[in-house]
Amino acid sequence: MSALFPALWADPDRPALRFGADALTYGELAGAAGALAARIGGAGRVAVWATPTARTTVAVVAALLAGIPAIPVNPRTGERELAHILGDSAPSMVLAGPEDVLPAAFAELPRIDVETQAAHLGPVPAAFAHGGVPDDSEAPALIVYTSGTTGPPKGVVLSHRAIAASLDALEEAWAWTADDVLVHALPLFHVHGLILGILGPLRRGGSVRHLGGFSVEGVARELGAGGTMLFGVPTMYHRLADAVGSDPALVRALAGARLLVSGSAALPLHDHERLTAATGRQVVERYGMTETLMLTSVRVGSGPRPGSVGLPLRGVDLRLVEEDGKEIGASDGESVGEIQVRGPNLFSAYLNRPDATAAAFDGEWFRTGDMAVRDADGSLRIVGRKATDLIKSGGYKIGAGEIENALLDHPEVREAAVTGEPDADLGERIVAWIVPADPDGPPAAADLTAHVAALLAPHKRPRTVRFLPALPRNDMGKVLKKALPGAATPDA
Ligand code: MCA
Ligand code: AMP
Repeated sequence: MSALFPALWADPDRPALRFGADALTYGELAGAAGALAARIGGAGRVAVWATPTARTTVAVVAALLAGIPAIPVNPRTGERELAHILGDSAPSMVLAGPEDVLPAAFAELPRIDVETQAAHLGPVPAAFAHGGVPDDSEAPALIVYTSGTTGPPKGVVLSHRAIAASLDALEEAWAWTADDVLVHALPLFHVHGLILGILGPLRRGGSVRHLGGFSVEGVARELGAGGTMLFGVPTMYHRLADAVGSDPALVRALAGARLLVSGSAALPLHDHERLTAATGRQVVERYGMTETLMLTSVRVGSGPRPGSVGLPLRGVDLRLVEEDGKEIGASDGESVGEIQVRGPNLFSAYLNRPDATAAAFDGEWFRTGDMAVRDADGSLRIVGRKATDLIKSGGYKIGAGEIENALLDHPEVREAAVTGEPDADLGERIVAWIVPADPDGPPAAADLTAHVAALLAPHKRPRTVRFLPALPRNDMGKVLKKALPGAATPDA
């Protein structure tokens, strides 16, 4: 039985992370996180102001060492969503950088400033000498908020056991070692950027270089200077594919990487093809969910598999189920069923939502809502999802209902419907269909997008706003989203 980060105290001089000019060795990370863990020990839950900085890593590692559940908070969360997250998760303190300006919603909460340099790089605190909580522990490690089709986001409770199981299955699938240097630019308040992108390298004893924000130049620079792996969402790979034609340094950097991994949404064939044509490299796709962590992946060195998310990972039991509940036995590449899963990588529950937790399972099988076919070799291709009211934009999952509710709160909006439309860059683009309160004086599209960004989060803002005299409805008054007209009016 080892703990989540067996490498933390093994080799103090080994590089652990770099965020721009801010770099920490394992010794420095252990010192800073150990000192913070000792300070916060005994707290109930801690909110972490999850900026893309070394501080967020120190704060999260400290909470994990201390056995305190951490709630990573998107620093751009709007006021309504923030109030919901803080009310629902009830943290007893917030961990942030000394210069971070926190919204008023945190005013009543004790705040601890996270230092990346420990005041005393002394011996490992006795309580954490063996690395903290056992990695097969059911104790909650992280609570990550994720959108559903309706209502506010739900807190997904992830245990130490789930995180360890998923990261170790990826070790096998990707031949991931302590020699790997991961490059990424993902936000640190979701599974992809935080668990895979930060905790993953730390569990392996490798290192991570975070770009602060995504840029093609940053990827080329870091992969060209020793980075071995890149994690990204399809939007990032799309932007790299746009750039490879005119950027020889980027081509060299991508061609030299050991592994390019895409996930959080489907990477279109066209982008796979453009990247492979320019660099000779295949982008490996893996598939997962906040509730399940990672489920399947194309294996390293298994040859070109564009369009496939690969085989189930070690420990993941996966079945395809038809609408009538019948399991699909065939691996014929055409029988479509819902992906249902079980395994040690699954979440524990939705926080405070036993109803939603129960509804998400069929017995012990978790219903992903994703629809797929299985090819002859057992690998999966995702062909869609059950809920049309879930939008994946830039790799973020966004519920149409939460945006509609925010739009309906705008005084100049009478009715609102939200849909996702295909978008070459974002995968899907959020479109708001608005019936204005005053048909002769509709609100400015930019006002509506700013309103949604301020209440929820900037990535949930509509990218296109279309005005209509009325929404199409059926006899029961339900909005018929499929009957919305295709005519485009002002883009936001
Ligand atoms: C623009 N901005 C605004 C407004 N308009 N802000 C407020 N109000 C407005 N009206 C600002 C934004 O805040 C941002 O500022 C900038 O304009 C552009 O923002 P954004 O729209 O987010 O940029 P983008 O170009 O669309 O971003 C593309 C992206 C991003 C970088 C690829 O979508 C991204 O980071 N995606 C990652 C999603 C992810 O990690 N998903 C994992 C969850 P500024 O530039 O200052 O920020 S899925 C998961 O975890 C599962 C397990 C899985 O399978 O992985
Ligand atoms: P989230 O709830 O934000 O964790 O997003 C999980 C969802 O992202 C899954 O249910 C899938 O719909 C989608 N997803 C993740 N990885 C992939 C992938 N490689 N291909 C297609 N969809 C994906």
